[in-house]
Amino acid sequence: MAIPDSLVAKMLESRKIGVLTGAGISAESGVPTFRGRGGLWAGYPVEKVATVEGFDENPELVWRFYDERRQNLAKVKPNKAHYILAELEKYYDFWVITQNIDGLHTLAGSKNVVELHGNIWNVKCTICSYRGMNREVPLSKIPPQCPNCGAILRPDVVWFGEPIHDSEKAFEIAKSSELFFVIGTSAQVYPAASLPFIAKDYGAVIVEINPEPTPVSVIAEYVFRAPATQTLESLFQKLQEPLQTR
Ligand code: BJW
Ligand code: ZN
Repeated sequence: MAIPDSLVAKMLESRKIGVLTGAGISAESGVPTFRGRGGLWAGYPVEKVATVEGFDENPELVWRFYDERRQNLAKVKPNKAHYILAELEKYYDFWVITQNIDGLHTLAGSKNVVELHGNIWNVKCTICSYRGMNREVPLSKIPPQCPNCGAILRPDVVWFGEPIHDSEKAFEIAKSSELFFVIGTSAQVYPAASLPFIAKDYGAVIVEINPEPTPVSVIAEYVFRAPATQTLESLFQKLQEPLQTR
C-alpha cells in the first residue's frame, strides 16, 4: 500500500502522537464491531443492553450478552495493528485513547492507554463502593454477586447516559498531539467522536484508517480506506529505519 512521503516526513518530525481507536481495530482479531451487518448489537436491542435502565429491567439478559462477549474475548489475541501501536511508544510521546473494552491494546504491550468506556473484565457493585476484576469464563452465576454486600454486580463499562472514564486526560491528549490517528471507529458515539475535531482545532494533522467513510473523513489530511493491520504494517515498514536514526 502506498504511504505518502509527506506523512512519513510528518511522522519523523512529530514528538507527540495521539490515537483514537474503536471496534474496527479489533475486528481482525475476531471481535465483532457494533454497527453494520452482523454487528454486535444484532439480536440485542442497544437500549436493553447498553443503558442503566435496560440493566435494571433485566440484569440477566445484559449479563448473558456480556458473558458471551467475555467467552469470545478470552480466546482472541491482539493483531498486528495493536502490536505496531505498542511498538511506536518506543519512539514517541504516544497515547492510545480507546473506546474498546477488550483490553487488547494493553495485552499487546501498550502502556499509555486511556480506556474511555471501561474494561469488560472489571466489575462494580450496584449498591456499595466495591470495584474489582472478574475473569471467570463462563460466569458460574448470572448475575454475579458482590463479595462485599451480596448485591448484583454490573460490568464496569460505560453505557449511554453515563460519564466516560478519564475524559480530562483524553481531551488533554487531543489538544497537545501533533498527529492524531483515528482507527476503526464509526465516530458516532460522543464524547469520543469529538476528540478528532478538538485535535484538529488545536493544530493536529488527522489520519483516518477505516474501510468506510465516517464524519471524521472530511477533516482528515490522510485517509486510508483499508483495514488497520494492512495500513499500519505499510506505514511502519516505511518508518522503521528512519525512526532508528532520527
Ligand atoms: C475497521 C475494520 C478494520 C471494520 N480496520 N476499521 C452529543 C455530545 C455528547 C454526547 C451525546 C451527544 N449526542 C448524544 C449523546 C449521548 C451518547 C451518544 O453519543 N449517543 C450517540 C449514539 C448519538 N453518549 C453517551 O451517552 C456517552 N456519555 C455521555 O455523553 O455522558 C454525558 C454525561 C456527563 C456527565 C454525567 C453523566 C453523563 C457514553 C457513551 C457510551 C458508549 N458505550 C458503548 C458500549 C460500551 C460497553 C460495551 O462495549 O459493551 O461503547 S456503545 C458502543 O459504541 C461502544 C463503543 O465503544 C462505541 C463506539 O463504537 P465504535 O468503536 O465506533 O464501533 P462501530 O461498530 O460503530 O464502528 C466500527 C468501525 O470500524 C466502522 O466504521 C468500520 O468501518 C470499521 N472497521 N473493520 C479498520 N479491519
Ligand atoms: Zn456491594
